[in-house]
Amino acid sequence: MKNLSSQQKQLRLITIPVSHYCEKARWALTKLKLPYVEEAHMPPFHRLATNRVCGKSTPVLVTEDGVFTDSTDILQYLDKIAPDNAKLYPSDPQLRRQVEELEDLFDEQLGTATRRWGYFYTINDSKFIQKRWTQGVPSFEEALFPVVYPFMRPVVRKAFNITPESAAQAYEQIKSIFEKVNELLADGRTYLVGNRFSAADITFAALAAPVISPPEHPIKPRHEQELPDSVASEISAFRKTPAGAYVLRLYRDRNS
Ligand SMILES: N[C@@H](CCC(=O)N[C@@H](CS)C(=O)NCC(=O)O)C(=O)O
Repeated sequence: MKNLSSQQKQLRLITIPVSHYCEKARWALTKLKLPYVEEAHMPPFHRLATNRVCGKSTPVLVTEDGVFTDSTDILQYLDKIAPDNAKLYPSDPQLRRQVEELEDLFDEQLGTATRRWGYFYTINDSKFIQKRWTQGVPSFEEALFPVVYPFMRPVVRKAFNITPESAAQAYEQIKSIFEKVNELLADGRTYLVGNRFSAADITFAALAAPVISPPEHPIKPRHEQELPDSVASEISAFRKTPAGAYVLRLYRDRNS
């Protein structure tokens, strides 16, 4: 495996741009200052690109060392090729375990909950979804949105189990993970683990972004006027928590 300095072939990141799991991978690439091209697609066209490299969901990272089809595998690969002074995972095994445990918790519970919460409020607003799904995708995919979305809406609803009950449950789950992060931050630490920025911070901020709507997010944030009042007030309440303020801070520093 080549290290960062000898990496020759440009990395290719296949995304659905609005996906917060894709944002996790994008942030890691940006943080490590790795040159890459993002190949953005709208559902279901992403499958044409991911299937071609034996993947399914996005993000997928195509490298000369292989294809990585899960955001955590992508971060672990990038960490291996990153120089020693820019690691995403601590070298200390105990701290590394803490980072990996938080990353798994955020991937498995926070990311699915914020996605469910977001779609519950917006899935019937096709104008809103159109703006979110078509940013940066090829123009023929964008042009096909009005044809495709009526078929995709029930697919999304089923795949992500979007119901009033599941959305209410997701909201409680997000609150409980935010509570856990509030507790971690209560001792005044600068980062979630070991006082160094890590994969745990990227994963938390990227996957919490739908309920925080950070202004610096690379995918254009929603205008507050576009959101139902209840959503805007829930975002505002999440932002006021220590965990929410932490996400806003990480996004302010995202590109530095
Ligand atoms: N565990 C995966 C989750 C990725 C995921 O759920 N991606 C969604 C977008 S948010 C996706 O591409 N869904 C479309 C599909 O599965 O075809 C990861 O961390 O990469």
